[in-house]
Amino acid sequence: MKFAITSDTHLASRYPFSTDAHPLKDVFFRTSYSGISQVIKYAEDHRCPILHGADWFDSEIARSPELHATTMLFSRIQQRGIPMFINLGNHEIDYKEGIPSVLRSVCNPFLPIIQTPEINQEWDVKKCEDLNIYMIPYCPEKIFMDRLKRLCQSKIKKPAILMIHQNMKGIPLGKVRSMEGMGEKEIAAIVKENFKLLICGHLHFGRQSSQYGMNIVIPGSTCGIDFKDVGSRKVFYVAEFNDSYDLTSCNPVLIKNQITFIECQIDAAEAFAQKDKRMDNVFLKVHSPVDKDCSFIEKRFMELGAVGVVIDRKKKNVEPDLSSYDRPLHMSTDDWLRKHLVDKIYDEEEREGILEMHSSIEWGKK
Ligand SMILES: [Mn+2]
Repeated sequence: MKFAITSDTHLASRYPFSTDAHPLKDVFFRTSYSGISQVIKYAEDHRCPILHGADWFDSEIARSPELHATTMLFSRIQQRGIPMFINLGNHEIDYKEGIPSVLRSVCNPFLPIIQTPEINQEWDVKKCEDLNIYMIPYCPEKIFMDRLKRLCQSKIKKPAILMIHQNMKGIPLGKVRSMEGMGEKEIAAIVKENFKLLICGHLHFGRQSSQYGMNIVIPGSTCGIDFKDVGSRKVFYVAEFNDSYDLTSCNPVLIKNQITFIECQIDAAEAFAQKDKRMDNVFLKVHSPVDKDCSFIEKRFMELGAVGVVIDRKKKNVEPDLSSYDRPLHMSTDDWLRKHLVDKIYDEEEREGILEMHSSIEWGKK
């Protein structure tokens, strides 16, 4: 039996205005949508279920573009009979347990083909053929440690795999290592007697290991959202199990044509502008005070290979106001966007797919 394993889609609209996002202009939407589309396309072509390690959405406040895209993708896989199991991450429960998640509500009409864990239980278990899929929704690290121990001391239905969404200390994140959470070795020691595979979402760099006697897959995110992501490749994994549900192979599949969308404050952008690091396929959205001259940042990032730079002079989390939006000169018109940005980052098939989706949505008309 074969599974496509992915995580951290972070589907969201962010640019230029979250609330009236247009997929052709919205670089973040495009890149998050493109990542999950490639996973779903693979699962459809190979007729395999999808295991999603959580953070489907980028925020617990989902907006209409991501809701439309989600329901469209869900109905497609439902029609084709592709089961999907999605854990709940910190972006779906906003760190507070017991709060109904937008994702769970969106999944409800697609039961039983798309399943998420109950959030008022410590863990939940779903079935895919004979395999038991245990899921622990995201919880603060201290709670997680006790919860994991309790789960492993309980009677586990076998064969089983476990999906979690946590930090894991010591895991490489680009050039640095994760500093928080339980260590990989410690987790492996607790779970290895009970589970054939552990899937851990939340960490954005794809990785697989079996060094502590436990098969662990960290699918990573499908789109880059941080300076750490610059130059890194995004993947999903394909895992194959034999008839006894032992893992026989697990291979990464490259996600193509992704943009790293970085949203940051001006000081972070200035620090990176000083370095000589290439910024190919990076789109930068910088928050800056109204009176600050940002022309150096724009010029420098374009020199380093960025596909676009936009300066946002609003305060964060303030309702967007079209009149106050200050676009840099090189992005002054829709024509410019279409000619220099859209054509550069979308391939033809993708452009048609997204245009088709856009035309079926009727933004704001219904
Ligand atoms: Mn997360």
